[in-house]
This record gives sequence, structure tokens and C-alpha cells, in this order.
Amino acid sequence: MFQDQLSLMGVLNVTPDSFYDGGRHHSKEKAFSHALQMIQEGADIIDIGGESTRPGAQIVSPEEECDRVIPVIEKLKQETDTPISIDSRHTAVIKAALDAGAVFVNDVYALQDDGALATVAAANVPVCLMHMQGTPESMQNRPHYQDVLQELYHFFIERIVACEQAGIAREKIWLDPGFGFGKTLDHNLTLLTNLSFFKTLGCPLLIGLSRKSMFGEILNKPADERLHGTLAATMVAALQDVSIIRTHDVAATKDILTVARAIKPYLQRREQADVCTA
Ligand code: YH5
Repeated sequence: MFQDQLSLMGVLNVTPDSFYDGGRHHSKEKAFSHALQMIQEGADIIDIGGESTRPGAQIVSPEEECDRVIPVIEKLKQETDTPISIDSRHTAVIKAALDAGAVFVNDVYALQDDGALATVAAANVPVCLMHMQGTPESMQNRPHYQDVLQELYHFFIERIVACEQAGIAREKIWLDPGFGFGKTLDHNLTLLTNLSFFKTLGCPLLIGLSRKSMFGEILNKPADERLHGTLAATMVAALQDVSIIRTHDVAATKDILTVARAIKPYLQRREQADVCTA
């Protein structure tokens, strides 16, 4: 599906309480034109979500979630060739989105909802399994790990096995450490600097850092002033083994990825030289 080693996933929130667009893209037309803009800026895939998973966000029914995302998916499917991903933790929404033409499932619940595994297996589409400690309502309430890397590693193994038992091939599975989903700043930075720890699982990594609270904590700035901080951290990730970056800021992130691609062979050469002189 993706030509390059590093691909860009543009975030399209179709939520009235969205942290970033403040509901500006709530209507179908506005959501559509925002998606077109991200495509023009270089998004390889558009990730559509109708539920805010921010702590304290309003709970919406799967019906309401479908009402928000399905018309946008249908319009994008009619008017563009860009692959569409559904960002949902609810089986009913995932199923409806796949029927409407989504070709990728991005699940912050890692297919733990009833029937989610079977739905994705039947559709034979790639899926991103994200790690979250707790639920969106409780996750930032004292996140705790003995060893954050080990615990995520074991969670991923458990979910990969569940996927394979349900008939989802490992080649179709992407993994995401879930920055900010039940993690302190220390957990987030440990994960950011150890992404290659997960490579032995044999699945591409997807990461979502865009404008998250960790940058609010480091910079003491609100969500709409976290772009530069996000880009700096994105560079750290891009120089490791990451395959997809999920972002609200496609044009800026694309530049970062292009620079990372230029730098990477030099880092690899230096690593080889270090091995030879060791
Ligand atoms: C993710 O990391 N995140 S929705 C709060 C923010 C900023 C951004 C307070 N879906 C991810 O983007 N899917 C979301 O500032 C995701 N990985 C994957 N795979 C939350 C979000 C956000 C929340």
C-alpha cells in the first residue's frame, strides 16, 4: 500500500469537540476539504475518527460515531484514490467504515471489542494495534508500569496471537505504543527512545505524537502551539525503525521525513564504522 519506508497518515477528526479543529470540520464538506488539503500536502493515508479519546471527552454512541464518519468516508472514496483508515474502537463502526470503503483499521483498543477480530479478519485489511493502559476515561489516572517496554512487548505478543488465531496474518499487523494513552512523560520518552525494542515482533511501527500532552508538559504550551515540539520528537522517531507517522500537520511532517530519509544512510554508515572499529 505504501511506496516509501516512511509514510504519512493525516488525521481527520470528525468530532465537534475535537481538541484541534474545535469542531470546524464537523460538517461533511469541511471534513472533505480538510482531507483534500492533507492529500495535496502528501498524506499517504487519511485516518478518520468520530470519537474523541481525550481524557474527559464526551462519550458518543457507535450510531453517532457512524453518522459522523460514514458520509465522509463515502465522499472521499468517490472523489479520491487515497487509502482511508478508520480510527475506531467499536466493532459496529469498524464494520460500517469497511463497508463504506475504508481499507485500514486503526484501533486504539487493539481489536478487543466483541467481534472486532472477526470483522477485520473477514475484511482482510491491515490493522494497527495500539497499546493503551486503562480506558480513555481512566488512562491518565496514575499510569503505572514495572517496566513499560516489557509490558508493551507482552501486550503486543498477546494481541498478535489473538489476531493470528482469528485469521489475521502477521503481515497485516502494525503496532503502535500509544503515546499518551495511559503513560506519563517518563513512559512516553522511554518509548520514544526505544522504538527498535519492538522490531523483533516483525511488524511495522506506527506512531502518533502529534500535539499530544507530553509536549504540553515539556513546553508548557497549549495544543495549537505544540507543532515544533512534535516535529523534534518526530525526527527522533523517524531516525529509528518507524513506518507510519500519524499527524495533524502533514506538510511540516513531510519535510521532517524527507530530512530523516537523507540523514539515515549516514547514521547507518557510522554504525557500521563503529562495528568495524569495535
Ligand atoms: C495514536 O497515538 N491517537 S486520538 C490528545 C492530544 C493530541 C492528540 C491533548 N488515535 C492515536 O490524537 N491512533 C489517537 O492533546 C490514535 N495512535 C493511533 N494509532 C488522540 C490524539 C490526541 C489526543
